[in-house]
Amino acid sequence: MMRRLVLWTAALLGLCSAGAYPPDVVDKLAEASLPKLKDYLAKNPQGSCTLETAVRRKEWSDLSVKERKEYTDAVLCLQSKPALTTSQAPGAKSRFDDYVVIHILQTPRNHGSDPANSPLFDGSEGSMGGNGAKVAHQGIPIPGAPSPYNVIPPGDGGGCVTTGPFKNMTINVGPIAPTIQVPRNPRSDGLGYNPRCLRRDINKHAAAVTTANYTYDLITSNSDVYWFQTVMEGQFAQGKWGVHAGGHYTISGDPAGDFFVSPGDPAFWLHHAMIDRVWWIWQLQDLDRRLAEVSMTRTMNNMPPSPNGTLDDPSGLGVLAPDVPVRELMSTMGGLGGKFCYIYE
Ligand SMILES: *[C@@H]1O[C@H](CO)[C@@H](O)[C@H](O)[C@H]1NC(C)=O
Ligand SMILES: *[C@@H]1O[C@H](CO)[C@@H](O)[C@H](O)[C@H]1NC(C)=O
Ligand SMILES: *[C@@H]1O[C@H](CO)[C@@H](O)[C@H](O)[C@H]1NC(C)=O
Ligand SMILES: [Cu+2]
Repeated sequence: MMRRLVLWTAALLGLCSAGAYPPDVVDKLAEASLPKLKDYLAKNPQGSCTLETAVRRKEWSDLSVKERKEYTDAVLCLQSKPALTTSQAPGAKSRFDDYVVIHILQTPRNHGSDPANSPLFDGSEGSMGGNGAKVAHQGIPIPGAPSPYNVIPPGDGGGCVTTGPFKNMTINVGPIAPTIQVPRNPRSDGLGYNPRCLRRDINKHAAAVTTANYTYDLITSNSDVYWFQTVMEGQFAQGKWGVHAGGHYTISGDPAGDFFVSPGDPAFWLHHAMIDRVWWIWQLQDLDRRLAEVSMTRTMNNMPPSPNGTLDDPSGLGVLAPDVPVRELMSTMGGLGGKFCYIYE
């Protein structure tokens, strides 16, 4: 839900363009599900938010290089504005860091092919930056998983990102749970100032469990939100990393391999826009029920024990956004008093 409120920054541009990748099974399912959204909106009109007026969020490779640069320029702009969270997090230096800090504070509460050559990570000016420089490092341990799923083998990077729009980027806060060797934060809560380069380790082993067939299976085989969420987030004890964790570890490095600080890598936001899209396609299958369905308790893995989450719970995004109840964030079409009006194409 947090993802839906803050990810509107990812929703930039309209205008169709020819797809760089042929439609996969998930794309086809999304397209085939749109009539359901149309029927739902006919019965439940959302004011000025219609399928015609909705913003269309697009796959990175379907954007022109100019459009992609507009996106990364917007991220660089956030990184040039002063932070609002400095009283809590002296390490926060920019508005971009505010998102990282709120994610760190919220963490206990919430929660294919060779990707290094993709238009997302090929290091060109129209990418989100390239892989990190190659450094020797360990894989990522997955505690509790049976062998061979108890470790994600390392990729070919691990060092500083030296290409693309974020090659000069400074990571300011964290680490908290690093999966790669980086300087420690001066504060135990990770919110102190710890300037360092953006590191990545684009990982094909993690990406292999996020391919379209896994996503299709996730959407179509889990009709209950508890199972949808559980399978998406990964069933580590069964050796299943899940498309959510798989996407995080596809980026890896620092901070994206860090459970708490991962939004500090601009690529995090694209992964979470995809998570939002998968949730949206899942909701489309039964809008009457799924627009109002939440599960799990208010604490991660119910530690410490807490009541079940409800639609009335506050979203609690601090300086980032008004503290609206979760129910405002459930629909992309008319949520947040009509401020949410987008679909994915
Ligand atoms: C990185 O920093 C150098 C030196 O400040 C500057 O010349 C260069 O244009 C910057 N590159 C990017 C992609 O911002
Ligand atoms: C997805 O496809 C891969 C490659 O064919 C296969 O190994 C994997 O088991 C499939 N996963 C699911 C969930 O169907
Ligand atoms: C909390 O949710 C679980 C799982 O959906 C359900 O079995 C349980 O009854 C709920 N507890 C309360 C107090 O509503
Ligand atoms: Cu995540």
